[in-house]
Amino acid sequence: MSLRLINALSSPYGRKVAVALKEKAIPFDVTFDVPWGDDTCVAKHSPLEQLPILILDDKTTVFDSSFILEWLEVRYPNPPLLPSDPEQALATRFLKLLGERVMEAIHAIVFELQRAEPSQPFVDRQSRKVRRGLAEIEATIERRHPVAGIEIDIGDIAVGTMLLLVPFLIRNGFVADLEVLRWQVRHPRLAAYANRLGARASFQETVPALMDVDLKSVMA
Ligand SMILES: N[C@@H](CCC(=O)N[C@@H](CS)C(=O)NCC(=O)O)C(=O)O
Repeated sequence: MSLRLINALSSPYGRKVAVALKEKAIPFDVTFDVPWGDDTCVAKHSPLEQLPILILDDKTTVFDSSFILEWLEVRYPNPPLLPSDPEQALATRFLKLLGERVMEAIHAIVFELQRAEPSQPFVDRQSRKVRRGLAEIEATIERRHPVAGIEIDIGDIAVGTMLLLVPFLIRNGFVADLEVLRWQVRHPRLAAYANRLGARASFQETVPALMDVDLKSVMA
């Protein structure tokens, strides 16, 4: 079966899927899209009009990064990115959801701050989620035990892609260098963890890159 991934150059959600495909050594082609652009193809392939989207040989599609990771685990179980023990699998899924929800809160801040008059209460609320979510991620990682045969799981992939996107967003001016986003300062152990993940070939080969998008016009 050949797979095509619809991705965006700087999408952390698309990167999650690309990293999982590479960790499983599944060959795939990529089409880079800009989902907010006039020429986007996402609406053709997903009712949610969002990428990432996987297109299969028979043109059926699998979408939403979280679901795609679960789908890959069912269709391509080896090597596993999810422990077989149900309790350990729950722990991995919990870490995954924390990574995903914190990523969404960060994106909410980035987009809100593009508005002419951002809502400070909204930004504060999202910032609390980021702060508390990151602390929960660190505690979750500290208390888990290694699982035999699994070097990296879908929780690590969700958290790693989220953590590593933040400096990219700041460096490229998508968001100001806000204190809430300086997670490396508050969580040095997470920084060491993210560095270890970032050194893997799957992360090195999927480093985010700039895409042609004006976030202000997206929010206009
Ligand atoms: N929950 C979705 C979020 C995906 C998402 O927000 N994708 C962005 C690109 S990074 C997108 O396509 N945005 C266009 C839109 O939401 O209309 C997932 O994990 O796949």
